[in-house]
Amino acid sequence: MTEIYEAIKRSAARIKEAIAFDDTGYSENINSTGDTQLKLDIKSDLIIEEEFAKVACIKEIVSEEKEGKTPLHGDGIYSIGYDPLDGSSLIDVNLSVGSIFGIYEGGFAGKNLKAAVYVVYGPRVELVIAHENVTLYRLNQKGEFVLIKEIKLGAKGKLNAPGATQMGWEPRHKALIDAIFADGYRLRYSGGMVPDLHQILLKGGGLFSYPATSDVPKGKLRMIFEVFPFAFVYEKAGGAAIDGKMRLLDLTPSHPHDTTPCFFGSQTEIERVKQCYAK
Ligand code: FDP
Repeated sequence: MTEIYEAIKRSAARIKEAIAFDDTGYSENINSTGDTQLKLDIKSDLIIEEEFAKVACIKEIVSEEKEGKTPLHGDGIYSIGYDPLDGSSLIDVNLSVGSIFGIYEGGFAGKNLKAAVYVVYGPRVELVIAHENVTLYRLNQKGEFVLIKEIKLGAKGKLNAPGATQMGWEPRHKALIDAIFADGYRLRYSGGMVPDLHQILLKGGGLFSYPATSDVPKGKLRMIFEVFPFAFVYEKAGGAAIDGKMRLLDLTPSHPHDTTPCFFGSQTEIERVKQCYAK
């Protein structure tokens, strides 16, 4: 596993340079989800693939930017699902973006996740590893990721990050979000999953939601590359992650790009979601 973390650190340092200095415009390619790829999406994906190709324990990878799996090493143990540059629609306005990695053993299902890692490219570059516990690292001037601290969520937080277009929310979801705001929670939503979830984790807790809506009945966020890794991080930090009713890590996608409604938060907020969605 250490070799995988080291490959992710090398990738993060290279992607940070690309974000800082490369062209932020669109390419002429469309990815499997139908999004026009930024030149930076393509470059970040290539960087990660190049670094993972050097790691013998990786059997196969699947990227948010590609349709299917890419086999790497026949004797490898781990399958990695990753989103090379999540929140890339925020690149042109210079907001924080991220990379997300799920490290699976035995196939791409929530129950097979062994570790999760994400990187936040903000004013500083931070990296979070979730394995037995959840630890925060920060890139220093020498290009090394230095351990900062262990991350733990409180039982109840103060932040609310409600995703998806409100026009398409179900009435029970609107009632939930209204009730949370009425209890004094503060809005913290940038539109980038990585910085939004990172903020809730570091500020002690709250709720991030990307529900089912009339236009995306199965949600927008993808299980393998986005949802499972963050569900793992939140659970290991002492929080919880559900699809409204079920634990996210009990789900199994039938296609690499399958999506699900998702809720991540501290125990108190997730209990509240369960009560609301049981109706
Ligand atoms: P993006 O499309 O900019 O890459 O899954 C990607 C994501 O961003 C998440 O980072 C973010 O939380 C979500 O989509 C935002 O979705 P909306 O466009 O519906 O707000």
